[in-house]
Amino acid sequence: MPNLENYYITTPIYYVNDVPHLGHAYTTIACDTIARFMRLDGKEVFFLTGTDEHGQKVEKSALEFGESPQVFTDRVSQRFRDLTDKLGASNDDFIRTTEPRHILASQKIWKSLVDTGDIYLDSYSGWYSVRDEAYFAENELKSDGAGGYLAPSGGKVEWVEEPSYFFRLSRWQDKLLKLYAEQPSFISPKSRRNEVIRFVEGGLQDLSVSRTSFKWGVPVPGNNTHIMYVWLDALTNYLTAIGYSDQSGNTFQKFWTSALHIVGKDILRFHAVYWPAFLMSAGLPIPKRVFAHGWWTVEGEKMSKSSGNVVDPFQLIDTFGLDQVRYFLLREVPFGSDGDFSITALKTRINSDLSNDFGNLVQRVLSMINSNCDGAMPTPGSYEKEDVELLRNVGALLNDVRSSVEEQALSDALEKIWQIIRGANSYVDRQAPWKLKSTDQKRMETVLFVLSETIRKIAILMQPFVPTSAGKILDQLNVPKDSRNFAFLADDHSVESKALLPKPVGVFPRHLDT
Ligand code: ME8
Repeated sequence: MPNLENYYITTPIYYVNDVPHLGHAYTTIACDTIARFMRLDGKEVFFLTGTDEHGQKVEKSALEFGESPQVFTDRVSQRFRDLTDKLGASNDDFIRTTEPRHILASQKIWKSLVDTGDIYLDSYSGWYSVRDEAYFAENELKSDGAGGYLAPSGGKVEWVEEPSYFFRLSRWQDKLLKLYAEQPSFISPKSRRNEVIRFVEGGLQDLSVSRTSFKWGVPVPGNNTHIMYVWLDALTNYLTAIGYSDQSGNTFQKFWTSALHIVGKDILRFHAVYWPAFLMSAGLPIPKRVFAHGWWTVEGEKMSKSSGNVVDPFQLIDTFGLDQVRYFLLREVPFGSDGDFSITALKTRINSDLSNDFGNLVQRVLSMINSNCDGAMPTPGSYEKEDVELLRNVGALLNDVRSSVEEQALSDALEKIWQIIRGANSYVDRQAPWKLKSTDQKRMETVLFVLSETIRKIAILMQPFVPTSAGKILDQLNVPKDSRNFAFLADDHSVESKALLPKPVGVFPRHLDT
């Protein structure tokens, strides 16, 4: 048995200061799609998500709710876990940074940074934004119009003066630039990579990595008047979950160097600058790639509690269906670009892509088999040019789609699949199998066979994107559960089965306004 290729994919761990919204759902859905794709493609996958539970922002929110940080984080973290379930995410682990295994891992990496000589004690004075959990230089700030200052995100900054441990980030500037040059695919998309390079070229200051003015965090080993900076703690989750602090297994060795971190563009700097610097300092390999996706606005507006336009993913899924929401988010904008969410755009995708294009193709073909072939999978006669062409195109799809998914180009992948779906629909129109019933029964069977084979392959490929619906289509084609991975895309005849097909039921209903 050959060794399977390993694939480690992570979402950011979400802050538990607030309930989950569409943005969180988006990242998790994208990672889930990639994880499912890679598993079906024969890789051994570890897919991680979870919650980021320490820091001032979470402590403040707990206080506002009148709860202890532990009770508060238990409650809100559960809501994120519920979202993971609601999204049908196939994650292998859900990490919470308040878990003992993570405290151990964070303290372990801290000690490695100390051993390298990259941590020193000094005192910090400067501007801190609790919303971003980040420090800002004066020249990055703008006035709030009332005598105070705001971070670029709009978060209020406060002046902080306290004893602090520092990480010698300045020492890693050249090594980081070398890394970006030698591994051009480490940061994606390209435009964001250029932004990171410009930032690092601008010069790196040493980074304050501990706080003393509040308590909700991982104690600094050897000096528990300090807690670790929440980002150092948070980033380490990617190591914790695959056993960094637990030497008993080989999961860490197996997965770490294949890591793909999918993050929103808001937190790219932490992942593409601080994180590789911490790792290099700790003597650890760096992940394979960091991909920063774009930002969703809602009907042209920034999503925010104060505008009252925060999209609740639970409600959205209850109204429109999980696969419909997954498809929309993955298809509507190229992964990496910003997107605008609107109910109108969602309904258009549901009705035109899922219902008219894909649903209609499936429905037409299954109904014709049901009524014209007594529900038995037809056996083909000899192929004509158009049959061979359609089968060849659908046969080439895996390689095409794979090359998109390997680059995280998820909407491109769907567009490639849709080209075949549209091609198959026009093949149906041209062949008009319903007319062949009375004139050429064998030709009708050949056409319907070619179409069911096309649908089988498309449905297999669509499983990562719309798992439930693709499963229902494969059920209706009597494709056994153990014959649904991508190895079964190579074979043209696995559809042949003696059993009668079940009576067809529609998989992608139109969304009707009520
Ligand atoms: O930053 N559009 O957590 P967070 C698209 N705990 N994606 C969005 C989005 C939007 N409008 N809003 C949020 C943190 N996201 C840290 C991460 S990782 C070691 C620590 C998604 O709860 C996007 O993935 O603020 C973004 O990066 C993430 O949620 C931020 O989640």
